[in-house]
Amino acid sequence: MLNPKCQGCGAFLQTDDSQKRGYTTNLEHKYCRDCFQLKHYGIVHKHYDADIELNIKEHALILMISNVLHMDRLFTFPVHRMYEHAKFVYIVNQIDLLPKDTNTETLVENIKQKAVDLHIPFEDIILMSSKNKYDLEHLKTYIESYEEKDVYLLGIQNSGKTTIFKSLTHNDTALNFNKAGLTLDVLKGTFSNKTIYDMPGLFQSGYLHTFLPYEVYNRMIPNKTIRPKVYQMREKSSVLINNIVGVSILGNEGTFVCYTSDLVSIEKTNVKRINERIKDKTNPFHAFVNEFEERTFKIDGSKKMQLTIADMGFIHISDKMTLKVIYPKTMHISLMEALFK
Ligand SMILES: Nc1nc2c(ncn2[C@@H]2O[C@H](COP(=O)(O)OP(=O)(O)OP(=O)(O)O)[C@@H](O)[C@H]2O)c(=O)[nH]1
Ligand SMILES: [Mg+2]
Repeated sequence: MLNPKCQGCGAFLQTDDSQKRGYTTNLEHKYCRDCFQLKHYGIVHKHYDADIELNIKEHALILMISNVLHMDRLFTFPVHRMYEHAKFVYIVNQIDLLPKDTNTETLVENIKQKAVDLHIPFEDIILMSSKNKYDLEHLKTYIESYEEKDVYLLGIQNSGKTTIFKSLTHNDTALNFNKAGLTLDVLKGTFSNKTIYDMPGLFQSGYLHTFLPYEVYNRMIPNKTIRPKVYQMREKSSVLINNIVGVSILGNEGTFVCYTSDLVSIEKTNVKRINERIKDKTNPFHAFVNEFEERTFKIDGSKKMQLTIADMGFIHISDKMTLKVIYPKTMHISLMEALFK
């Protein structure tokens, strides 16, 4: 017979190996040791990579959940090719992180257009916040309108799947924290006449948790409404973001609108100083990152562009310029057309 599952992360409980997922001293415990320590003391000892098998029933409703920090990777997981008979709804969660005056209608339209351009099949694109009870009520009514009996919550780590799952199924034991890769195995629950499956987050490389410890990165990911900060940039001026990313203008001049958490520091400096600042041994991040990469991006000024800086935030740029970005090796950086104005 299989051991019971940890009610926090879904891993099977085990008493054999304290270095492996699901470890507990007693199989009758509700939580594995790691979930217990995260829940009660906010401590994370170890990061486990979720080796998930996506065991999805054929005629399922798949809710692909991402959050506003992952918008550049909305359609990168080719789930529609793996489950031909499923229906797909794309949910962009954590919309409360964007400023209140964000034009959400344009955002939805742009996302739809992107899906169409990429030939991604979808029933709907939904923007929501799982911190907003009206959004959750709408989602419930929406899910009930489908005949499908099996509903899967799938998507990148930290997008809010478990938060939505808990609300749908009235589950009060599963854990939802901003620790990426928290759900380790599927959690199952019932909503209306349907089974809801909260799946482990899909691993995507380059996010902060892949090179920083939990107690450092959890303060760098926005968790409340972002107040964008505007910087007028001249040729060869730079912004140093939280001492680990430098964005410099090599040619022309223009404006940066930075969307990051208030807890992330942004300092104006210049391209000459940026390397020494980032690589300085007194930099508090030196213990975690000491290899950096550089990329150059040319922006022609015809459209507003978004420079995404992993899950730390992004910069909107409308002016013609050449950018040089220096960032920790392996960190995810991308440039795309901005999805909202
Ligand atoms: N601001 C905001 N935070 C949210 C929202 N939904 C979830 N969160 C927070 O985001 C973090 C991650 O939420 P989870 O529900 O654990 O995310 P997940 O997708 O299940 O993560 P994994 O299990 O690691 O794949 C938690 O700190 C949540 O409180 C939202 O709509 N707005
Ligand atoms: Mg989860």
